[in-house]
Amino acid sequence: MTLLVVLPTYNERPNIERVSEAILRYPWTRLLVVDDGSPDGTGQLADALAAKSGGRMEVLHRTGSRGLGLSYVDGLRRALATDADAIGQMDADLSHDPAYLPDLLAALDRFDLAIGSRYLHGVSVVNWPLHRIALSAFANRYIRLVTGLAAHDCTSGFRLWRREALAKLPLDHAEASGYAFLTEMLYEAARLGCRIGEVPIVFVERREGYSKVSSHVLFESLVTPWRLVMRGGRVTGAPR
Ligand SMILES: Nc1nc2c(ncn2[C@@H]2O[C@H](COP(=O)(O)OP(=O)(O)OP(=O)(O)O)[C@@H](O)[C@H]2O)c(=O)[nH]1
Ligand SMILES: [Mg+2]
Repeated sequence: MTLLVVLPTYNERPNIERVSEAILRYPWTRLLVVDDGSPDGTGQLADALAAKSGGRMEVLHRTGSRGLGLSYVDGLRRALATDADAIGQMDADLSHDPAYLPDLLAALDRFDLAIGSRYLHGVSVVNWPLHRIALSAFANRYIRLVTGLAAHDCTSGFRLWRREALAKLPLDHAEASGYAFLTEMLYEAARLGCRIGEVPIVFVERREGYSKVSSHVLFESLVTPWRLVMRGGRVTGAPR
């Protein structure tokens, strides 16, 4: 199986080299960086790394409105136009350790979507202050209650998809432009009857760079679950 990882970046210059090396260390991976015109020059550094990658790394330079969801729509569409068997999503700040990629890929034998989950066996988060853990736990409980989604970690951005499953998702109609896009994708996958599985990961808080979570994207995250169920109803289905 070949895996194409879609990696959205905004001001990740201190991390991009390490994370791309760690992803490309496996011979079956390829990498698509989706940079939102980072002022710190992440996109240019990524271009230089891509030039040395022997064609395994590509950079998509976005212009116009910035957003994690908007970047994923563009990047995942581009990924679906390739012949990769599996398509991955992850953060560039090394919170998602590429060393989990083999486990996640192996889970695609049984599932259409494998989530790298922080909450499968208690809480596996390193270096988060208590309020951050509480916020994330609340967000997950809230999303599950409102939407009926069953995954332990509905907001994880570390995910691998079988390409056929991802191709069925209505990416063109995604409404969330920020982090809530991840919830929207999971909801659509459950509605389509995708087999959703979780693989335990340890999430480590970023050491370099800074968080881009804003009050706007937090507000969008509160509203999105309600918007989804009003449009398409609650979903059901136990996680595996
Ligand atoms: N292309 C693009 N990438 C983004 C945008 N916002 C965030 N990202 C990337 O999305 C990933 C997750 O963003 P973070 O700021 O780390 O969000 P987080 O992991 O929820 O927050 P922290 O735990 O504080 O790091 C990182 O790779 C960011 O560079 C954006 O507007 N556009
Ligand atoms: Mg992060």
